[in-house]
Amino acid sequence: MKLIIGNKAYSSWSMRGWLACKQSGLSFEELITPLFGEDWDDVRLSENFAPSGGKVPILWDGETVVWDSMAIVDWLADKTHRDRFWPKDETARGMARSMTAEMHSSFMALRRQCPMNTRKIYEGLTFSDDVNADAARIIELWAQARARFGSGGPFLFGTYGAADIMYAPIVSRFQTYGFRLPGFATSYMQTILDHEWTMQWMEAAQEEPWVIERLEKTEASES
Ligand SMILES: N[C@@H](CCC(=O)N[C@@H](CS)C(=O)NCC(=O)O)C(=O)O
Repeated sequence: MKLIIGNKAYSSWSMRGWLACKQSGLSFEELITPLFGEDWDDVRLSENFAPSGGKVPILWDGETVVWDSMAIVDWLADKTHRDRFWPKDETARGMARSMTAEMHSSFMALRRQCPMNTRKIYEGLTFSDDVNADAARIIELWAQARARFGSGGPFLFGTYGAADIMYAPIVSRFQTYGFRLPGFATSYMQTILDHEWTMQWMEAAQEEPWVIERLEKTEASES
């Protein structure tokens, strides 16, 4: 398998696709293409990229191409062991499915105003009401998952799975922008930040030479 991803410092959807490949346990080659470089228009129209409309991540599994992080999670879950990605228990699985779908479709204010930037740490920011509302909803989802289904381990549904994969870039954003969070959420964040795959991703991001100026800024304000 070949996984095409963008910059590790900035590309949150790539991070999800990459974590899903890791979780599958299958071997894969990663191809990093820096986003929005000078030749970006040529890159996005190239044969490898074209099926996704020029967005990463893109998974080539032999001749089969799968793009969009949620489709990649599902593809890999179908191909391997579904219970590596989704809880076995039906009630837990219903919640895991719903909160990963909500991550994929929602939280636009947080995503736009606080872009992922794994190399940066801000202090003392204040956020708009819509960003605070997104963060509050995420914390509510994490709290429910941990309280109802998290007794088997430190992850959202006990063991590491699709929900942790989809929310890992949110953990990175909460760290970057210095969100003040309840204790259980800080512990969960630390669990994700200490996970070996998160650490590998962040270390590689640190080594990247590329800088995308507009993603080095936030709409949050200094208090
Ligand atoms: N819904 C897609 C989103 C993919 C996406 O927007 N990826 C960004 C990088 S994080 C991208 O490729 N941007 C390039 C562009 O918009 O031209 C997914 O879940 O994979």
